[in-house]
Amino acid sequence: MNMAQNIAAGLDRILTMEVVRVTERAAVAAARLRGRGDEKAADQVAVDAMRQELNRLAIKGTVVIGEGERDEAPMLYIGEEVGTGKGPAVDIALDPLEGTTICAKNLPNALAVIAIAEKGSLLFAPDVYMDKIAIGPGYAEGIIDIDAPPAENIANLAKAKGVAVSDITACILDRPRHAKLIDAVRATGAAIRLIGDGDVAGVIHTTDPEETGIDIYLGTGGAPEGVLAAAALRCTGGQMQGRLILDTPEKVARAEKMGISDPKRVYRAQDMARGDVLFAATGVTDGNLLDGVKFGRTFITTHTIVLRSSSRTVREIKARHQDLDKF
Ligand code: VTB
Repeated sequence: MNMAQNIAAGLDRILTMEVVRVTERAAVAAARLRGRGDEKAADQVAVDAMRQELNRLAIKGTVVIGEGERDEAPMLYIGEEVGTGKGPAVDIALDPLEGTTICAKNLPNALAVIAIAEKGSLLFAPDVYMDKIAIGPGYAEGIIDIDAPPAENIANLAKAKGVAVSDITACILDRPRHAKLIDAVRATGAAIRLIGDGDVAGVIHTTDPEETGIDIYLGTGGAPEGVLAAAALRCTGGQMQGRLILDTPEKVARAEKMGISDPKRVYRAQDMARGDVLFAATGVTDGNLLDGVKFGRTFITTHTIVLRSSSRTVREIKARHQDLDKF
């Protein structure tokens, strides 16, 4: 395949390697502020660092999931053009620091995250809640259903996995709004891992239950985080369903403006992230899948996962950075 055909077939594959630097740099910047109790500062340095590196990429990129609307976010706002402008036109979903609170408290699973997709192939999600359910790869389509009771989903998953319900672990955000959901899952006998933040990681963890101990993700979290998680699942396999929670006329109107005509629509991973998608995440704090940034006396190490949907390649990149001036 020559270069032109390669690009026509999807995203330029060189990007797969290039994108690593973008999340690495954001993660290192945020990691310097781990455990300082200052979420805003950690987020700000991650945003600055990610933007700087993103603007070196040979792409004509548009941020579609970013730090917020133009008037509320000076950098990496929705609609911002990023990259050198010389290269393929792509849409970008990003979260320079997913889990600002986790980072501020130095708890597990804070990530720097980005997804790059063919132009027009990511869902423009308003910053509202999304109800989510996700499981990893290797299961028949349809064994989970966002409208079914949690007990039914968990029983179906246990049956398909060939284990008892009590051997299943669900990941749920620790929020008062999830009290009923938590009770319903506990009543089945399944275990729950309650997380403080970071549901992008929570969803991704379902894709490798042996490593993470998570079989299923349930509950409501941010819609932008839902699109990022969907992009990752498109690359690893697995199933996800999400529904925007548009519970006021104002939210319905906001969604409509972004092109969403059916407020009750259930989106699968492949509806939220279509076409060829690249996904990269670098660990900021130590986590179940990725190590956090480590600062040595003469070098910094980072741990990144890079995924691509068209080839389903999963790359783990452990980097030792010796030129510390670049950070
Ligand atoms: C989740 C989580 C994020 O927001 O999406 C959550 O993944 C949802 O919002 O890390 P609430 O905090 O209001 O429940 C975060 O916690 C922060 O963006």
